[in-house]
Amino acid sequence: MSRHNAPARDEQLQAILSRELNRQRHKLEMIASENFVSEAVLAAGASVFTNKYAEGYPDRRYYGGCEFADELENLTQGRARKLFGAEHANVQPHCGSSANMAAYFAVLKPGDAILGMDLAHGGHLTHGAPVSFAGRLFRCLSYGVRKDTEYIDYDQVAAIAEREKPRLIVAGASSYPRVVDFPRFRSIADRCGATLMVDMAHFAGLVATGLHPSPVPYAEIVTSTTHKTLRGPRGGLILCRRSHAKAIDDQVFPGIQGGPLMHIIAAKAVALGEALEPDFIDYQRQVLRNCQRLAAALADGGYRLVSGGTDTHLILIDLRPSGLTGHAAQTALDLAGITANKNAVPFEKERFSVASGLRLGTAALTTRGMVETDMDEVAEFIVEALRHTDDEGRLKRIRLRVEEFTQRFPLYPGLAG
Ligand code: DSN
Repeated sequence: MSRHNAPARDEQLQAILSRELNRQRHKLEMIASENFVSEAVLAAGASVFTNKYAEGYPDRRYYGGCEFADELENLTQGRARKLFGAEHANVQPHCGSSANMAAYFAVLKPGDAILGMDLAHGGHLTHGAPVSFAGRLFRCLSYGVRKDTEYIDYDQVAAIAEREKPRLIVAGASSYPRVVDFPRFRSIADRCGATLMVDMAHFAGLVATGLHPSPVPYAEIVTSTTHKTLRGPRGGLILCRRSHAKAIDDQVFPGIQGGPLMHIIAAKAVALGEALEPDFIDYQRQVLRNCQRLAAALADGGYRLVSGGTDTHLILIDLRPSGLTGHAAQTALDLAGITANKNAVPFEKERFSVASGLRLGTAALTTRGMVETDMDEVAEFIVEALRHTDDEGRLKRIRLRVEEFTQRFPLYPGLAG
């Protein structure tokens, strides 16, 4: 039989996979944009659809043999439309950035103005940072949060929109812990004649379960990733009104992508199916309860939270009062077995590579089965590590306690480590 049916074990790869699985199992995963997919999602992502080229869309492909790829893509689109109540779904974007790129290309010409959230205030690179394609191709303007409340400064959004008349306003963020006011963005966009796009990548799982207001009724275009709170494979998704469907589809393919990753679309189908199940609401409720509890415990531990708390799955700690940088905090937590990321806080002066904030999320820990009382223990580990960032011995002892703690929440018990 061909070696393709009996692959030799690749020892080098197995060793790397095993180390990564053990890292995920024995550390506390608190990067707000990460999660753990189900074994069914993992299996679909590793399916034979990885072999199939399917450029085009169902019934309009540039390759033969696409009859089951068509069935799969129709199924996935249908689940996305149903979950979010959208008129049209494109499930082909390889990631959030390519979803945003396709959305911009669908409604803008090079040089047009975009008004998006400042990276340092919580926005994403693609919302207009000079280093991203957005900043290079379009005239990017930014809004931020108010200095006093650290909530989005909607008056500033309105004033810039009125003055600059952007063609596109982008709402949504990567490190903003509060609910976004979509009706307000809609009315600002209407007053200046802009299209409204919402990037809901971070809170898509909360939107799917009604725990964050949905942007779908308000925005012409909604983009997302599928791997954050939505708990699917790494990938992107675009929802839009019927009026924008052709422009969006044309920009995803052939505008910026070639063949869709059909195995990842299969994994998206499974994840969207899971998100349509009633217990996904229980999961998202627990994500929010855990985040509230963690926020309260960190505040009790003396840490200042940007905006004073959270409405979502994420928390942003302002480390300036404690004299730590985000980089130092991230490094210490890593040694203590806690994975998180440094992040800019609004109005800060540090470089992004150092940063003054630490972003934490509860989506992945909740998937492991943790509840509020577990968050109290997690907060203790974090507070102790942040108080002893220069004491390597102490950080390593915390790590041993973290490892023991994680044994109570088995991850992928069916996978050999
Ligand atoms: N890089 C992602 C995050 O960590 O928030 C945004 O896409």
